[in-house]
Amino acid sequence: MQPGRLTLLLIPALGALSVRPAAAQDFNADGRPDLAVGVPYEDGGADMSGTVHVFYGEPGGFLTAANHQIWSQGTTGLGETPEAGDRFGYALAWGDINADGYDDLAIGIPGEDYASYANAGAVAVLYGYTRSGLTAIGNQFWTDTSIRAGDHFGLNLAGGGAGDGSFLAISSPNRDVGAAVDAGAVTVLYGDGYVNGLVPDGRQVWTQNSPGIGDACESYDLFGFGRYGG
Ligand SMILES: [Ca+2]
Ligand SMILES: [Ca+2]
Ligand SMILES: [Ca+2]
Ligand SMILES: [Ca+2]
Repeated sequence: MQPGRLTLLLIPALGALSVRPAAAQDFNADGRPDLAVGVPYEDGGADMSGTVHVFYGEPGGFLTAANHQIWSQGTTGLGETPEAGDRFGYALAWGDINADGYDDLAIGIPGEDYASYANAGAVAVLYGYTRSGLTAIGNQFWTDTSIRAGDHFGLNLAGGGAGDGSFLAISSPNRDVGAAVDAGAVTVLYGDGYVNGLVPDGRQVWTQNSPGIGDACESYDLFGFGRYGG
């Protein structure tokens, strides 16, 4: 494992759902809006491995190329490898997850392999840090022990709130649930309100079989395939 990087595995659990609005993007906390743009089919070191461009707002609120970053799985400090079809940047979500005043960025990688499972999916989380904005310091790489080939964990993301009110929702729309093929699931991670950012504690995995949902998993429902609100 690379210094300053965490690899985290999830184990499914069930619980109550809450929804909060997404925060504005200001990764360097200078009061000027910033913009992250996913380019999932870019050659970021391998064919269709993907990149993410981040533009930092200039005085007057304008975005220019003068203060700009390009992230890929080959970026130093992320500790990952660009591989064909990873699609880093297919989904993006942001919020001040660790409540330090700097917005943080979650990046879906639905084509990442997990163990021997092709296209199981993963999510990278970059944390804003000082006026430099997003850095590799403290970045996280989330996978799920339950994901299997083709689940596409990270195909959609939604995030919001700050500190202990922060969350990140991660879809895996092609996940099988029991005998229901591609029924789909949504994993919700919560921030601990401190510098740790997103933590495994309190995580939830929602499906249409979850208690209180009032529906049932059927093959090819693709729960989590549609775009999230928030
Ligand atoms: Ca800014
Ligand atoms: Ca990869
Ligand atoms: Ca932050
Ligand atoms: Ca259903």
